[in-house]
Amino acid sequence: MTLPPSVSLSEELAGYPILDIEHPAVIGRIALNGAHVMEWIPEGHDPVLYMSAEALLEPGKPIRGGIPICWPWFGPHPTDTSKPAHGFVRTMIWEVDAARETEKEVEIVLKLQDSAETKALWPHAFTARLHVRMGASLEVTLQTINTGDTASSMTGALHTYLNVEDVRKISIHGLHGTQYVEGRLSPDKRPQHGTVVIDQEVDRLYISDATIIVHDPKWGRELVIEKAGSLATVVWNPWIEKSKRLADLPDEAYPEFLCIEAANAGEDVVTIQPGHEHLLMQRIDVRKI
Ligand code: TA6
Repeated sequence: MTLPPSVSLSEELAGYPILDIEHPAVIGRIALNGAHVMEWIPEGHDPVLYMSAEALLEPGKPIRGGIPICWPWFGPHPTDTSKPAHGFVRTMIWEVDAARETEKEVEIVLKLQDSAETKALWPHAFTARLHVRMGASLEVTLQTINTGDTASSMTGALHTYLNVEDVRKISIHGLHGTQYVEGRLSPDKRPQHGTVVIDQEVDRLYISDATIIVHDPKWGRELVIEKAGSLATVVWNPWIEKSKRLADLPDEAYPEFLCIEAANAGEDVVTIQPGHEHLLMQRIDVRKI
């Protein structure tokens, strides 16, 4: 695969290949481990994606930060707790399927296909591609194709970690009037009134296809997060106690990030017929305020 001038492949850090992107419009990094977008810095802005200083960059380990790809299940496996949380594709090595650039952006496509290893975890044939368009905005699309001869059902998410100046000072707009489940408290749906603020551990699944705006007055910016192919938005911050239980996250780091995830989860289960596909897309734009 010939890479465009702004893209190079390095391996020294983690024991798996990482794509380094240095383009006039953008700086970025994408690990082939999990097709994991690790970094996105649009020209003229500060880094938009959060990366834990204690992230484990080791083969077979998920990366704490950036955009983990959760698929073909979101959260714990529905029936077998011995299987990895958030599915298995985020800890497998994907291959570069395509790479090109224009004066405005870099486009990378990564691919993963079923194997004996995946079928031992999930008995379905598939081709997954992650389409990444990285420039002044970041658009990530998870394309999943059912290459088998029976229908397959799955859940998943683009589990995006966003940098914020102080999660206690931001406000999250776009979810007013929707319903959500705070899984750790109860399965009951609750109504969302007004903006969402983070003043405790928040692990919520909102029933929503809306665009979200994260207003960060301390940093002086808004993050505009659009999506498609998703009827569930997960909002997560581990807060104080859960942060202490996460070995790959500094205890004092919880104010520095917020997860806004384009998901197919909860009631939003995706069933794909043989030969058909599902597209799960999230697009992030940065606006100074
Ligand atoms: O998306 C929220 C969530 O499901 C939380 O419950 C928390 O477990 C988070 O994902 C991180 O999961 P991970 O397996 O990456 O530690």
